[in-house]
Amino acid sequence: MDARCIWLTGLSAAGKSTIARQLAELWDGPCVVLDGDEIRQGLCSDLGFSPEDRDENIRRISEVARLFVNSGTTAICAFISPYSDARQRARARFSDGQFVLVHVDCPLDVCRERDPKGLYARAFAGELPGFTGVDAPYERPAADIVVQTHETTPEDCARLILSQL
Ligand code: ADX
Repeated sequence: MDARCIWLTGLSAAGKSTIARQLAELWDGPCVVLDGDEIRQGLCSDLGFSPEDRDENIRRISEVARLFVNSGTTAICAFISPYSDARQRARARFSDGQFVLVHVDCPLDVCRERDPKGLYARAFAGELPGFTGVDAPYERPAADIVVQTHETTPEDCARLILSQL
């Protein structure tokens, strides 16, 4: 299959990173995973979570993804990417069909229950202002593909995505 940018958007703890890794294992060809927590330790360590900084985060990542895709490597990107405009600008960097937006959908209550990093607890306690889904917006996308992670295992989500490409 031709190189693509497979862009996973969704709330923190929705399962984006796990599905991204599953996708990479199943992908037949060269691919790379770009993941929010990792990228924010390096390339985007100067950025916070204001709307402007999130937009800059997405801009840099989509530029990097474009370089990978143009050289024949599929880029699987796992970022909350809460704003429609920024996602749209990311899509515009690719040719038609090259960018696939996947909504990794999961109810906020379930994400809050999972809370693998304890961030929702802190956010609901008011200790982490501007947390997505709590007191910062998540603009639900009109995505190319939707997976429901509270009903489907990560591996099945990954297989579902691959079957719809
Ligand atoms: S994005 O909004 O710019 O796309 P990104 O995916 O890179 O976000 O990073 C999200 C990760 O940063 C979360 O999984 C969480 O671990 C951490 N994080 C820290 N502060 C926040 C916050 N205010 N809102 C959302 N995530 C946060």
